[in-house]
Amino acid sequence: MKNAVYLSLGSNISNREENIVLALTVLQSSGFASIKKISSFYNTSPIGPKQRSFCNIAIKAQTNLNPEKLLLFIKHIEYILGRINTIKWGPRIIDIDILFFGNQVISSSFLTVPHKEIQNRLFVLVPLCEISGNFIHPVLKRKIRNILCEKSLTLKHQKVRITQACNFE
Ligand code: PH2
Ligand code: MG
Ligand code: MG
Repeated sequence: MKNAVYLSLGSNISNREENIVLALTVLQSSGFASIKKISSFYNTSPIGPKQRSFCNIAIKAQTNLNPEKLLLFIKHIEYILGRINTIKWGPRIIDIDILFFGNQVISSSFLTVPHKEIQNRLFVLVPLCEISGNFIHPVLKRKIRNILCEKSLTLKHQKVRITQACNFE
């Protein structure tokens, strides 16, 4: 599997941790991706409309799919887990976002990589820093850990708490 990809997973409906574990199981058993690193599970305050807090993680995987095919496969996983598209930034049973696809920079109507909001979201930066703090953002040209350090003060209203019970490799 030749391409390294970083994904963010989140859930804030029903059993949040179980939904994330199920998504990882489908991803790993598909044969399309091989998971290399999984962050701790975090309880995070919701960005967007008032809603329940999220459970978020970040993972690193290797894949043979190209970015467009990976996105279609991710949409398929979201669909089989029962995701229904509701309001923007609203509650969701599972959300899987492509953060980085190697060092590629992609800007199409279908897909934007790196994900545009990485530097504005502690629920992405904190788990990502845990698994790959030295990864260099291909557009900002800065390490994830340095982006997190720089942003942690301005974003400190975003609560991100590790949930020890779900902390596994
Ligand atoms: N996802 C959103 C909107 N807001 N807030 C948190 N804390 N975590 C998320 O994953 C999240 C969010 C839309 O994808
Ligand atoms: Mg999202
Ligand atoms: Mg999404």
